[in-house]
Amino acid sequence: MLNESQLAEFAKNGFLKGSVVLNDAEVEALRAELDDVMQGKSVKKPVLNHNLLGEDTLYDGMKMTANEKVVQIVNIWMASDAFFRHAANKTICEEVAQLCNTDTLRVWHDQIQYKPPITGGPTAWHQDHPLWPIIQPADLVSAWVALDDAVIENGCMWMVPGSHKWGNHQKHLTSDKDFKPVHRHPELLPEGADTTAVPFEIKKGQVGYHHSLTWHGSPNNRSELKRRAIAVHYMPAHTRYEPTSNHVMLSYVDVNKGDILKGEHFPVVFEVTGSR
Ligand SMILES: O=C(O)CCC(=O)C(=O)O
Repeated sequence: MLNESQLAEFAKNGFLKGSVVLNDAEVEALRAELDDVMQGKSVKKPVLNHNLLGEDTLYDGMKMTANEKVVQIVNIWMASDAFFRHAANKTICEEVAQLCNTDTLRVWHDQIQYKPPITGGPTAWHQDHPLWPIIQPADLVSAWVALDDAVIENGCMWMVPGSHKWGNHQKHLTSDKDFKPVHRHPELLPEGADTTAVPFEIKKGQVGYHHSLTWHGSPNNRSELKRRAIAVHYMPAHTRYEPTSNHVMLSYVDVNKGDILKGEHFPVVFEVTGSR
């Protein structure tokens, strides 16, 4: 459970480092499952398994060099029971429920981002919720667990403290040549908003939490080290289906507009006993 000062830190910054939630054996087991799914060997399949920077993909208006790669797997929980158990990790779920102030958590989706050594590409500066245009409100919390030490050298995430309080600026976000975040129209930001980013280094097996409006991104991995991680994006009890645009999870939705986003593809992984 998180204490008062941790909850206050998350409320102020929009991100927080948690404890080490997986021991070495548990990390090894997830790495082995990840290898199977990534190589297409698992019987059940995830929703996506691709290079986020596919050859035809534009990253912030620039064509990526063909050999830069970020392996993105969406909903590895559907392909791997071990990753489903991970999504229901008791410590993580209790803490996310505290951060969301809710009694029930559903999985919106999960996401592996693997930046291979040397060729690992960048993940552009973004806010999560504007990229999820089928759900409201914008108060989800993600739990990002490192499967390798994530450090500056291998492309850990960077965060902009307090940015979760500034609203939706997704379409104005870009970066400079050093991967520092840049807002194209800073006059739209609240007075005094400081867009300086800080590194969010997370140890192997440790969890880091972030709010769905926090500005974040991760630069290239030019080191010899792998950078594997699993993020689970959790919905509190009240998250509704409100489509305004497309999303890869849209075809899995079978509730009506305005309804709580429930169903077998959005499983409940945490419930305070007797709450429903
Ligand atoms: O793994 C990364 O570097 C980025 C992940 C991310 O954007 C997220 O979990 O919301």
